[in-house]
Amino acid sequence: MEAMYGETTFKPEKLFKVIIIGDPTVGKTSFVQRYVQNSYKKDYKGTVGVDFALKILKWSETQTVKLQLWDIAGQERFTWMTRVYYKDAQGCVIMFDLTNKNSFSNTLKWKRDVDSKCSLPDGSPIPCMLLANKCDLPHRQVDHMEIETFYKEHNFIGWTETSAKEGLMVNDSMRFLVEVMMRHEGLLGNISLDSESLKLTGPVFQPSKRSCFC
Ligand code: G3D
Ligand code: MG
Repeated sequence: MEAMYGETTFKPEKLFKVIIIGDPTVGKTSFVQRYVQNSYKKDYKGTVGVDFALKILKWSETQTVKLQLWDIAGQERFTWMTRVYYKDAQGCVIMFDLTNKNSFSNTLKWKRDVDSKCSLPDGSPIPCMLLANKCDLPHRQVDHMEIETFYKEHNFIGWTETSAKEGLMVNDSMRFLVEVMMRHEGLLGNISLDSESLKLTGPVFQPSKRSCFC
């Protein structure tokens, strides 16, 4: 079902494919499970080494957003299936573990891999969020300023600390990514701005600032 609002076609239900990548054990699966709560689906495990999860967001009165989250599920090494995994992704989360410096260094490898295999229809890179997970743990190996410089330098749309364990900044970070994807699709301009759920996340979530105080 489609309706015309102004010049753009408005789709009341929008599906986005989002890929979650990063080194093993940084918390990708825990993050996805936390985000989708009890609706985690393991449709393809053991087949192509990918788990899918579906998150349905009521974005506004008139707009539903479905996120198909692709969890790399133990296939984090660069293998033949990565191109399939990346195919048609519209958004990306690259995660590292704040207590593991190496996982932070490797995010650059992941970013370059995504950028080499994925792009939006206009040729620009797909929006990519950098998540610094396990912020509930005390012994950090990665400095806040270092992440701040890094995310800007390498064209991430934003970054924040998260804790999949404690549920910190999980929804907010994904909402930020969805908003950027919606903008790329030209969808946000067509939705009534008085909708409660459309309020910008800006005042609550500033990706360039440290957002998890734990
Ligand atoms: P992966 O999917 O990236 O490989 P997992 O990572 O989600 O499997 O998580 C790897 C381990 O890190 C798990 O521990 C998980 O509980 C833990 N973990 C994930 N997120 C967090 C977090 O935010 N904080 C803390 N403290 N731990 C986290 P186990 O011991 O089960 O292997
Ligand atoms: Mg996993």
